[in-house]
Amino acid sequence: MKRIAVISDIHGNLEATKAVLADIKKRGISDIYCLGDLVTKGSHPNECIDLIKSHCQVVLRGNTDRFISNDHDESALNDLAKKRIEWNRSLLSQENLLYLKSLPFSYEFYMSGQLVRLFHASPLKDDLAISHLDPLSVKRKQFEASPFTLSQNTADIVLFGHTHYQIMEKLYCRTLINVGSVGNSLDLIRDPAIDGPSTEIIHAHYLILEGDMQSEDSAISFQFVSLPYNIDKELNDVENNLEPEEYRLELEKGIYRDMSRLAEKLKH
Ligand SMILES: [Mn+2]
Repeated sequence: MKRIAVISDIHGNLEATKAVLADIKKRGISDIYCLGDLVTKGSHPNECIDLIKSHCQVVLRGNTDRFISNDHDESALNDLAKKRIEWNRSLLSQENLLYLKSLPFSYEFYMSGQLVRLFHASPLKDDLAISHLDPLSVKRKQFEASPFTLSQNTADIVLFGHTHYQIMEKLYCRTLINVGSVGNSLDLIRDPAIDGPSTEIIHAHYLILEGDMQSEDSAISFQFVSLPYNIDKELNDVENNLEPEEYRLELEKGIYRDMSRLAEKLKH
């Protein structure tokens, strides 16, 4: 049997990245695949990229990796968005900017006879948010191939990230999994009257996939991991962050800076 740790949405959070890599190592797992968004938000993107480069066999490009590493027309962006791009770029070495630019969109392989496909958000767009609130007609598209997938086969298992919270759904006799976020976990569905402990939201999250790469006639399983890490240490130099208070709230309470805007968008 082979075990693969699937991580996503690092977002420059070095302590969360170190904790997750240590947890994976402790379990004796050496295969690590990353679904992108290595940068933006946290103050330590270069250090995170270096760790991801040296530990992961597969690294995909997320929307923020593309946004930061590509030249594009910024004239339509507001001042804050421009500042965010400028600040995040200023933290990165030229080598790492080129590295982000070079990352692939998608990856796939067979495990226990099932086609497992990986991408950051959706088969067509790296910034299309899919939530458990979406209708089945939207979710089923996650299994479809696109010009950006490695094969044109329909996937049996899809692993993605982007929205920063873990979900697993069985639909159409297939499996749809959001692996969650290592460095910037959140849950958009919040109600103080029934919310569970906030520690769950602010943990580092990832997934372990276990199956057989050779035999079609074998078991496959999925394990969600929710892991505490040293948030205080990560926030030691929070004054250097472009938006220190917003970042502190995200890490300490899981309250996302663009929460209301995103919650609205996910209700479509
Ligand atoms: Mn992200």
